[in-house]
Amino acid sequence: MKFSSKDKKIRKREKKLSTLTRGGAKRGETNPACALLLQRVSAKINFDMQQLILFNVGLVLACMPQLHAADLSRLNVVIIVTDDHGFGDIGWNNPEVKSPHLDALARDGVRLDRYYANPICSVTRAALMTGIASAKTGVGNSTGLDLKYRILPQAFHDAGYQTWMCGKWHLGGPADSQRSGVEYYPHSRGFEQFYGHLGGAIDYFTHIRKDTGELDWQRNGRNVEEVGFSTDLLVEDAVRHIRERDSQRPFLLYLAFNAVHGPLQPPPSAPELSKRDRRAVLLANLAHMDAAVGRLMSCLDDEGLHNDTLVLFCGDNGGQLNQGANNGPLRGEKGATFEGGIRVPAAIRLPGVLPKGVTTQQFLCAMDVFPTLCAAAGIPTGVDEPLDGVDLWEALSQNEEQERPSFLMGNKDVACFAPPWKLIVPGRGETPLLFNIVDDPKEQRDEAAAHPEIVAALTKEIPEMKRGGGGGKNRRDPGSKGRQKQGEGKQRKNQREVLP
Ligand SMILES: [Ca+2]
Repeated sequence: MKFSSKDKKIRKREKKLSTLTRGGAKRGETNPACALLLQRVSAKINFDMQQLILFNVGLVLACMPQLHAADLSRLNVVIIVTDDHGFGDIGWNNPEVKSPHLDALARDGVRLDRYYANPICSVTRAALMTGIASAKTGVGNSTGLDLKYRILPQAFHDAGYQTWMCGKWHLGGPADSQRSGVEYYPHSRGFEQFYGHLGGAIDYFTHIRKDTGELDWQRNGRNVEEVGFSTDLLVEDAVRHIRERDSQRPFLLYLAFNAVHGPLQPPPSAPELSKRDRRAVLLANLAHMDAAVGRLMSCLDDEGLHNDTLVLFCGDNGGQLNQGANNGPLRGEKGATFEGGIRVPAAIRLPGVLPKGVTTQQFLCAMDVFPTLCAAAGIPTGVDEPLDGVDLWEALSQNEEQERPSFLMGNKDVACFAPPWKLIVPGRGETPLLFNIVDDPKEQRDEAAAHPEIVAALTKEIPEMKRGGGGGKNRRDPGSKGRQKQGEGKQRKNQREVLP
């Protein structure tokens, strides 16, 4: 294969970076170079000298403003995930959409303009929780997530965090999942408290699954029958956790709204709407969810946590057009590996540490969340094997774009990213498509024929990127019964082109 000189340069830098990140210390570990230095010299020097070095290292760290070492012990982390939230369904990308609180979050921090999810719900959540490519974990809507993976809340819990989840799990547990049983529930996997639903879609008012007709609303494994709109109930629980927290311990809150996933219903703030007006109902649900985010942000302010809390907001996949969603100028929709299916709204805020009011073109993806947030909090991921996700905390906090190893999104249909290039390889044996998504974000010019060498190089990389389970603990997994059922978000056979 032959690359252009520019591509060669990029690949060389990527290779160097890959070597550094994969062959070195585990991601998420803080200051590995300092730790290694101390280890090497400890055999040769006496205890007093070690103390002196520790003092000096501490002095150096204290003088590095971006590391905010003094805050690490009390940094709270909030992850807000929205469901089926299209790129064009956020205020900063579309004035038709009213999302003042999410807009404010982005204004106070960094808008992540190049944040990528997977094409469907559970596949993204698996990547978010594990830091591993979903083509490796093999997670789909009905599979659940293998217990061998150490996941994000376990890392925070082991580091002394209070860990709460409010919302949609979709990573196993229900009877009809390939991996069913309480051991797959969130409160068995690092969350001290779980409130919400296990499956992919519920009625917002009754909390009943449309596909089974069963109640899917629980607290720590016990079904609860409650009156209330799910968006409101979830944020109320999140606010309660914060108000009743143990102030001596930091917290991790994972607030995973089922909004604006179907079946969409007029929210309490717009009961006059007809379900048939899907666009209006979706916008009303977005506004309702945004108001819920506002209540959460107010709670953080009221509790004096504004400056001590990192808040990450991200969608889980592109919008579904027949539900009234809008993916802006991007091609495709939920279920597709075109940009409209995987490039989603996202922003991150940590006052005084992250820059304010900037938009980054840094390429990030759901796999990066685990290592990046661990780095922000100064805790180890605790994962034995290298992650596919990259710690991009320094890039974000320094407001610099970092070249990163190529990455793979999707599960069966995959998209291999080596910016500016993106190779889409449909899982059904169709011809791969190549786009320069920096110059052609709408994916209107397939450049596969013009650049066969890039197609060949990326195609060659994919099997290695899929190989291995990654991050495993070698635990026996009782799941994987091999069932396959039709589920929400099934990969679409015909990906429709969507233009603005
Ligand atoms: Ca989704």
